[in-house]
Amino acid sequence: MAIDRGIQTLDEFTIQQMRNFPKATGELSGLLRDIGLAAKRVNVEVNKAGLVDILGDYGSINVQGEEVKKLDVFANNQFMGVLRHGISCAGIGSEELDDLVIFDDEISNQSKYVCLFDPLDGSSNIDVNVSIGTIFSVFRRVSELGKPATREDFLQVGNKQVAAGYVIYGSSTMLVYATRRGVNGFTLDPSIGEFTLSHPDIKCPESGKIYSVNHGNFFQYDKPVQNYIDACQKKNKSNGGPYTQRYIGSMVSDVHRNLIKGGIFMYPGTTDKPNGKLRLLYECNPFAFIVERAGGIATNGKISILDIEPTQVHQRTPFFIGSKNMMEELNSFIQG
Ligand code: AHM
Ligand code: MG
Repeated sequence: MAIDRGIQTLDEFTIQQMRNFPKATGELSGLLRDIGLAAKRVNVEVNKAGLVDILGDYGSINVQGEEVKKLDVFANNQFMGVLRHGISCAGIGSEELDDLVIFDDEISNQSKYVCLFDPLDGSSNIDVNVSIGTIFSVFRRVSELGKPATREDFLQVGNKQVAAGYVIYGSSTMLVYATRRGVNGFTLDPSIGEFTLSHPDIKCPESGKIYSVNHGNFFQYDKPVQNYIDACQKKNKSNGGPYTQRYIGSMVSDVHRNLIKGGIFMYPGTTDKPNGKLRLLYECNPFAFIVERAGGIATNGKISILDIEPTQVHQRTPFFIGSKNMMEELNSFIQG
């Protein structure tokens, strides 16, 4: 007889999932627990950002040549700290770190996984109280256990991710993660300090009415992309256009909304930046994995994001992601 157990926490859920795999060691559950813990700490700071002197610039420029915000640094240190001290992660890559960090110690060298993350995406929105997020990607190591992780462990094709997820620090705080088994969302219940299962088995609607793109760059996009954006604004479309334009400028929020409601998010290449702005390994790959597991599609305009062979930790790629039918419509413009 099925028993209604009421609230299911993130830990309970991952442990239950693990039971379906008799050979599972629990390391992935441990990794997700560590990420959840760091997210809760970051959440506390994000929520009091207006109260304490943590807002504003840290005063340095990161490897991407962008201003670093204090909360970016805090978030980076939290995620790096819990993963370093946990037992599941052999090393990390982060948007805020010039190079990979390999946790070369006895325990970490035995760990099966490596993790790449953007500790606080959309950080230019921190000062104005707009939702921001953390994005993460997990690979199983290809290097030999017992030895330090290597660059090859991180530079794997996106299809090899074993898990990926994001945390959105919004009107409520949510952690959404995907494995090959599906996508599940957990909302932080502040009264008990636990992420609890609120969005089981998320599916991205096949069609949607929202398109998200930075219109300010319109004249820098390729003609086919411009034509598609034009079409999004036209009436009498077979699929019920015109669409609604929504662009927060915080990808976690934009893609989260489109995942739940149906829609398309685009960050195309521009004449100035042919590869766009977003980073493959810790921004596009994880979202591509999540949205594809939920039934959507993610490409660079030519091939699946998850098929791109990475060569550099911080490489960028044009990014198109969303509901299946909308992505197919976009493709009909791009590929003629
Ligand atoms: P960040 O990692 O420096 O925060 O930049 C990524 C963010 C995304 O969240 C968002 O979609 C995009 O930058 C917005 O960029 P733009 O202002 O060029 O549209
Ligand atoms: Mg980012």
